[in-house]
Amino acid sequence: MPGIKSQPGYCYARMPVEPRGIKLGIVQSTGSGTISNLRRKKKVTRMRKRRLVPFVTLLIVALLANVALAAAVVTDVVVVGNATATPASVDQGGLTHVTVSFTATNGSVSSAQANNAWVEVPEKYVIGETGGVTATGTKRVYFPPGNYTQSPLILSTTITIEAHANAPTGAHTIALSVNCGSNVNINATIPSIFVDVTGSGLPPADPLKITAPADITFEGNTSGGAQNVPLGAPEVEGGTEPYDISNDAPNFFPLGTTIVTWTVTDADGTVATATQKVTVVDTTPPEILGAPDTWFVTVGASSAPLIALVSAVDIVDPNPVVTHDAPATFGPGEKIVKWTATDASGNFTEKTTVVTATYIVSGDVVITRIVKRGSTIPFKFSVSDVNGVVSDPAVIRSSKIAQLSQDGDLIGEAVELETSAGKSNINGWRYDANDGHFIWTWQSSRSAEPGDYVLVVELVCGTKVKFFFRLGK
Ligand SMILES: [Ca+2]
Repeated sequence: MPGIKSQPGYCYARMPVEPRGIKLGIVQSTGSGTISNLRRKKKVTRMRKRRLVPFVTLLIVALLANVALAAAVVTDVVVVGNATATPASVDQGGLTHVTVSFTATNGSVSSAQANNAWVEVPEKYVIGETGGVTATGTKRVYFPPGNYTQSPLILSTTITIEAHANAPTGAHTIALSVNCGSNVNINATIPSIFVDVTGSGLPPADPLKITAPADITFEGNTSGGAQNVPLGAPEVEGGTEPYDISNDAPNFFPLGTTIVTWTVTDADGTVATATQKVTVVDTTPPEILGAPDTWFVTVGASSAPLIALVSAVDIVDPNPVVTHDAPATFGPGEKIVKWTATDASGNFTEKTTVVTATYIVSGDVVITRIVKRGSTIPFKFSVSDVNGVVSDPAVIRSSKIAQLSQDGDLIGEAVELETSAGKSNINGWRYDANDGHFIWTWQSSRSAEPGDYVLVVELVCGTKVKFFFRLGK
């Protein structure tokens, strides 16, 4: 019949159901609804033939009516496939959608027949674990009434393609299966859907990524560590803005390395992290407090009072250690005491104190008299330390006699006359236990030049005891 074609695998146009009453009458009387069956019953009785004449006539009328109806409503639909969605791509374990289109190019559909003019395709194809394809669900696309011979119509629908998590990767061809409504015929090739299954776990084209600020080393600025450490800013790329960026940095970083984790969450809820090493170091030495540059004591004095003055502070180490080389008691003269403060990180500071320990000198230290050349002069003085009077002449380092200048006001610059005015001899000193002092009964020279002289007695502590006198004629 014109306009109705049947091809393997395609829809067959079915006869319109109208006029339903006539068709039903034939089927009931013959037990068969086809023309060939009727022809095989030529040998029925004439009575039956005579009875059949009006039915055959009616049948022909009915067939003509059907042909007329079919010519009026049966439509040819051409499937043209979908150039935009084929080939499709789907990840393992994922799904995608492809669009298929149908074009009505011949015939027309009346309003009364529109509900029976459709094509039906599966809702979804599933590519299985072994590569087999299973169709599930159905969806219909209805052709609205219209004359498609004059104005071809394209109808589209989407089909879901789902791939099993272990579906074989590579190209898959899915033959589209189509069913049709009673007012639709298909006389064109049905397209196949080409799907490329890609491996799962492939990173998205623009994954969310955060790059932490560079690792930093920071000088400790408070006891035990550091505060207010400038971490810098991370870099974020990919994902979907806006980003929510945070980190788990503490307010206080102890000495050593702390790992800071930076986290970014994008608008899609995707999270990415990165870490940053923050290392707090202490390279600053302690500061020594209380150590004087100079310190004066009496010979034999304890070093404890001086040591008690000295302490140390450090920015990071709350308890820097102070060491020194001070003796328990100070002997006569200068002693350079070195202080060393060391923090827990090994940084240290040194400082020195010059300690001068001298004897206490008293007695007939300064005499101003005129003596005759060749006579004797008794020089006397006493020495004591913290423990009392010192009797050992070894505390006397030297004794020198010098003549003063005419000005009489320069001692150190005076010309020394150790021998011309007398001998310099510490052995001239002796300790007088009764009086508790050293005494030297000095014998002047008769040939000494008259004038002003000074006897300078230097003790081992550096103290100088001076005796002024004048030799007369
Ligand atoms: Ca320090």
